[in-house]
Amino acid sequence: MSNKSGQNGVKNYSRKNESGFSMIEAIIAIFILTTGLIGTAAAVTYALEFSAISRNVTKAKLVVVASIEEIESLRNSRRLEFKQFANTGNVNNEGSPNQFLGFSNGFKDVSNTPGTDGVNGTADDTASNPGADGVFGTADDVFDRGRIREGYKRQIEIIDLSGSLKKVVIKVRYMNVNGKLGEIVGVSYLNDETRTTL
Ligand SMILES: [Ca+2]
Repeated sequence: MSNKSGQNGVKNYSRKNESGFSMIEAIIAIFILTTGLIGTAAAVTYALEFSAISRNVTKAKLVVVASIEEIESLRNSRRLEFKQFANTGNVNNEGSPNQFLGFSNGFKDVSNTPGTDGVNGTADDTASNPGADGVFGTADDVFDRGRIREGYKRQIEIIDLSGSLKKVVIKVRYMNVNGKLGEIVGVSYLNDETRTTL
């Protein structure tokens, strides 16, 4: 720091002055450093949040793709007949050896197990017990939270386009770290020809 006179007589004043400047400088430096650190913290938080969001998107996409593949596989293996692919209330079980209750309507929990019917996305997935009435999908079902993939809701919609073509719309909703709801939609078309894979 420079002082005006540099004489002995004003040295004390000068020192006092210098120390005053140093304090201000220190405060400014701390302020700049603090501001800088807050900026860094914000950037790190954003990066972590962004990476969590992209991870959630990837997981939700996997649920969509797995759901579409499972439906194709149910058709290819003839586990379900083409006419049986429908939502609950619209299933045509006429003459079929396996009675199918249909894919649940609306957004439902995504479960880790397909339940007793062997099909994911139906009323018995998350219920470990059908309750007193012995029927899954009714009010007295006993639910098992351990079977649920937390943080996701899925809707399987089967739309009959013609006698031989159905549109499959899978929507998966997931909760982001920022508390916002995200949604991934996958659309597939199902015909009544089983595809054989080698
Ligand atoms: Ca099921």
